[in-house]
Amino acid sequence: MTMNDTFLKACRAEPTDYTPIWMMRQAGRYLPEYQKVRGKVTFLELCKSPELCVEVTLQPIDILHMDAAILFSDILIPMEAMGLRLEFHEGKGPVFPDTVRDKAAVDSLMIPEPNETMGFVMETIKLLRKELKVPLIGFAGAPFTCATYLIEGGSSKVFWETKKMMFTAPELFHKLMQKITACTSAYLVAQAHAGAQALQIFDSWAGILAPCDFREFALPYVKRIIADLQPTKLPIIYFANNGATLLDYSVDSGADVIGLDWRINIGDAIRRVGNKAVQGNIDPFALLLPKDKLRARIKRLLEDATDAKGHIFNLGHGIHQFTPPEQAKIAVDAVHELSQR
Ligand code: 1CP
Repeated sequence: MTMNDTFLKACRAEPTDYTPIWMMRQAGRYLPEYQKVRGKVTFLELCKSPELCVEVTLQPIDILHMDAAILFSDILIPMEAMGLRLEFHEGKGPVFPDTVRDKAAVDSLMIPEPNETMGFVMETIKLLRKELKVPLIGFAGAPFTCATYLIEGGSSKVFWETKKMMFTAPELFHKLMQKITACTSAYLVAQAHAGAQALQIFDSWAGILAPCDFREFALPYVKRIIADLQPTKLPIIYFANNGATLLDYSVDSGADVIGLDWRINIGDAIRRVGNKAVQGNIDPFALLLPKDKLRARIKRLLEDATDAKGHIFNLGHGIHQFTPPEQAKIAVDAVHELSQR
């Protein structure tokens, strides 16, 4: 079967016939087909069933014609493999009942062997590669974003405990980051060996940091992971949510592709990222626009991005769970049609 490698070409800043598109969180709750699978199992059971993960990963490719697939999993799966109890509470999200806030808790974290502890992820990747006609993206959370969940014990709005550790126990914070980094590098290398064709690092909470703190507490670990991934030769995407003020540092991460949220004009961002490819960046809620307005907005975004060395169209963050799938389809078709060269 012929492979659509438009996405990989754009990652490598090579010319493409059109602008490829995928959407963060494209396999998820906005699709009734996902809900149907999810209705039978818990979220963690879904993550640990390769057959079901394959099914939901393929849904947005088959239904919406995305140009890349992203492995169905969660950034917190490797944190569980480090030895922590992980729960997903309906309507509340992830919970770590045993928070990581002192030396004993950091010391007791393991650096897991990914094939032994997360074999279900590698199995999913292998099965997907047999089915897919578009490239498969593997992923992990960035160490800072993962650390916030461990320290807070789940989602947070103010990140009090995280910043408290950063500012009052910086050595402990760095030690935690080193351990998460070692786990993440090994996990992503294993995904590459299993067959992932590009790797994305999600830094969902980087934007809560002052630039000086991002440089000191978060960026060095992203750089370390990207350096560790160089032997795989896979394109690396680094997405720092709310990261416009951190853009110059993100470029310094070593990633091939810089993910952009919607809070910056893509043309302005492209002028700042130099030779790198960019991914983004329509406001996920703009998918609610009426068809003609949505198409006009996509056309403008594509025009603003014409000077990019490579452009992968995406949302500025994950697709919202109440987005009508028909609206996502309008966006995919518009990008394909309006970007033809
Ligand atoms: O009930 C359900 O079905 C669970 C909802 C859900 C889904 C569909 C969660 C819980 N995770 C996922 C899948 C998921 N998570 C993917 C799948 C692949 C795809 O993109 O299609 C990916 C890439 C993630 C990554 C992820 N998980 C991130 C980074 C991206 C982002 O959105 O910023 C984060 C922060 C998480 C943690 C997490 N997992 C789930 C929820 C609800 C959350 C966020 C909680 C919070 O806001 O703090």
